[in-house]
Amino acid sequence: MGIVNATPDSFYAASRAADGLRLVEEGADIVDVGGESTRPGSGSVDAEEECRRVLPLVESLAKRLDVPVSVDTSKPEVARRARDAGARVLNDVLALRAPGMPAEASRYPLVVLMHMLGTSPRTMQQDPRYGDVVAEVRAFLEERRAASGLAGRVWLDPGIGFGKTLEHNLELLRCLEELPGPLLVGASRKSFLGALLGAPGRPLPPEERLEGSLAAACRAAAAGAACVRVHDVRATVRALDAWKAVSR
Ligand code: HH2
Repeated sequence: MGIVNATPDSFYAASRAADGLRLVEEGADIVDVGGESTRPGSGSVDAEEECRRVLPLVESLAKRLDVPVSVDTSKPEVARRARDAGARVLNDVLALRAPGMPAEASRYPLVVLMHMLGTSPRTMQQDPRYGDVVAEVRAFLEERRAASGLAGRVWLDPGIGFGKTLEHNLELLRCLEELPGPLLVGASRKSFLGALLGAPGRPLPPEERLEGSLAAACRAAAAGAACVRVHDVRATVRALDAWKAVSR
């Protein structure tokens, strides 16, 4: 899944100018269009503005592409209008917790349900705590899948970076086999990679997180993930091809 952000403020600047057609040429099987940044601390935009950002892109990509277009939204109005504009995957970082979302989700052939601690990117990184992060994320995903009533049409996502410390993110990636699937994993260029690979107190910026992203994508593939959500499609396809060739 290649990422196109129709936003002025997504955390990785290059994703704001990403071209969906090029991502497919590079090997993406799905293009995910988002109109609201969910980076830690970000505020929300209203549905009208989000529609203004994503609908023209969803419509033109859906017309031109042979692969499904996904819309990254938590708002029922955006989900409804994006479906009408041609989106066939609904990617919801709130896992259908907004009123009205389950009804819109039922019109989609495929829905991604993601774990976020709490319901707001603005506050999710303020001292996130778990007793057992893997058990809690697993229970949340199973509950959301059951509540959705969409059993066979959902992918589940541990929500790397959404209300998690560096240790929480690493623990989830180490224990992907313990989570229910089919899994989608989105670790691409996220800040835990900057913290992991930078010097103490000097994390690497998003522009320097490609290698960490590729390692995380290979880890997800090794755990049998159905999908990785990435900014760097060409590099990820190459890394996964090489990983496959050297794996049993
Ligand atoms: N991460 C982001 C956005 N949407 N959706 C799923 N299912 N999983 C993720 O891990 C995920 C997601 C954040 O990345 P990005 O879209 O590049 O940044 P921003 O939210 O700043 O636009």
